[in-house]
Amino acid sequence: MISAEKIPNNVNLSGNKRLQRALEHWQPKYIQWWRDMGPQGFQDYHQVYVRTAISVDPEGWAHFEYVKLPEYRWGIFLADPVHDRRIGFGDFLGQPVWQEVPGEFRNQLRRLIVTQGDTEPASVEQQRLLGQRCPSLYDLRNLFQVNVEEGRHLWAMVYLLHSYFGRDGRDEAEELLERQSGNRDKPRILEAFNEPIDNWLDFFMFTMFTDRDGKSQLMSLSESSLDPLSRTTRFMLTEEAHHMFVGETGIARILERTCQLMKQAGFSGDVRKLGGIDIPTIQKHLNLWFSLSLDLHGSEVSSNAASYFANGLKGRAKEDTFDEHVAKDSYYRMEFFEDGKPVTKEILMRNAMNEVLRDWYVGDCAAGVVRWNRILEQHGLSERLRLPDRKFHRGIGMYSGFHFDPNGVPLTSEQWEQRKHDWLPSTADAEYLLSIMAEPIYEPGKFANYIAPPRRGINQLPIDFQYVRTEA
Ligand code: BYC
Repeated sequence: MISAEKIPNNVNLSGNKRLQRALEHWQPKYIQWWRDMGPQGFQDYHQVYVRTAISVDPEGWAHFEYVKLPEYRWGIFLADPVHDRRIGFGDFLGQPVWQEVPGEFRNQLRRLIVTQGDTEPASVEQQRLLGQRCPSLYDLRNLFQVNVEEGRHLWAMVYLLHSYFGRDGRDEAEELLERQSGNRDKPRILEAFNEPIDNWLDFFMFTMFTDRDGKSQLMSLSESSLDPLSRTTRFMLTEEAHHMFVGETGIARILERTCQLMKQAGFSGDVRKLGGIDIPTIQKHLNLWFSLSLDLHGSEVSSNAASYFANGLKGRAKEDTFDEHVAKDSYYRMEFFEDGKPVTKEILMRNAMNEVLRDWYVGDCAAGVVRWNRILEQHGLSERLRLPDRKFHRGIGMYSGFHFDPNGVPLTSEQWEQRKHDWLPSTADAEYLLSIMAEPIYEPGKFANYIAPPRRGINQLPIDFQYVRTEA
């Protein structure tokens, strides 16, 4: 039975019988999916110290407790309404926002919500084996925090589908549990969500770069004229911040440890001999997840994106910081690749909206890399991490089908085949990472050799707190 106690919410669930019935039908399937496709080996006998959102105020979403994962209280929350909110961009600029879905935009909105919703369970599926290779209880708990919140984000999208899209919405909600990351016949919609994440370097890069695409896409959806979508995504952004913290500090701690091991190895030595992760391997995983996440922003020139903007469905990140919100007669200068050469052209701004969002995203990623490089600098190392050129390793958009090195220099297919593992992880790299992660660390306060401890624990608790415990 669905109750506010079981599903914390601020959408008046108890007063909405139709929604209750729809969720009662969906919830058991969700729990079954979580058991089958969620964290493996941590379903029945472990309690995890996690944060559960129980309301939208700062205290309410920072409520910590030990829970068994399948009993986590996945809630439904919308950020507080903004009084007299008006459409902030596109052809309907200045009109009141919508509380219901306009018939003419139903398909487009459903498609956006389904695409967003599909990524959430996908990431849980991708990460389901990581608990068995964790570097510490602190990290294990962070992994599960991320997982349960991605589960909650799925609930958020399913709430919108059930509430505003009738029968088709219900069907889409079922399909969100049927597609599977990496499944040949029923894959997840977006490519990055079909890639395996079976080591912790990939996990931290994913939460740094792919969750940051979550941030940019959620920021643009939070501008939407469909007010419930805007309010839902605004609240999701508060949780997304923690996921990026996990990724950024995870890599920072690996770098810290790598620097220590390099000192021990006498700088010229191989840190792999000491069980650490060398900087070239870290760079390769950065290259992989940054390029996969660039693809998540869609094609550079997109009539879909133009139409989303014109109709007020999806704006730019921080739309209110732009001078002009109609973008009908403005142009964007974009580099094209024609006959093997770069050519700059002007295209209509609305058609370039994916690229505008990608610009914001690249800037946000670059700032994170600067922070990582400070660690290398502080340890007196000359090596630096860097973002590869946008053209590198692209599977979507105008650069897909061509090859470029990380500096953006075009390569032939033969050159690419010869050199790709200088820039992207090889099977040997994957085997090495799995070898140093083979033994999980479940002892409180202990950390795997390849990663430094964090500066502080969760919720002001000590680092050696038992963040995950087996049931007595
Ligand atoms: N892979 O005009 P185009 C997150 C398809 S992450 C495969 O370029 P559009 C999270 C596209 O569907 C954020 N296919 O694209 C992070 C279209 O197909 P059709 C998720 C792709 O529509 C970590 C065709 O290519 N949120 O939250 O402008 C953990 C040409 O389309 C890809 C959203 O994505 C791809 N990468 O833009 C957990 C927001 N890219 O029509 C969660 C909602 C494009 O030819 N989605 N295609 O069949 C959107 O806003 C847009 O759908 C996209 C694509 C930006 C993704």
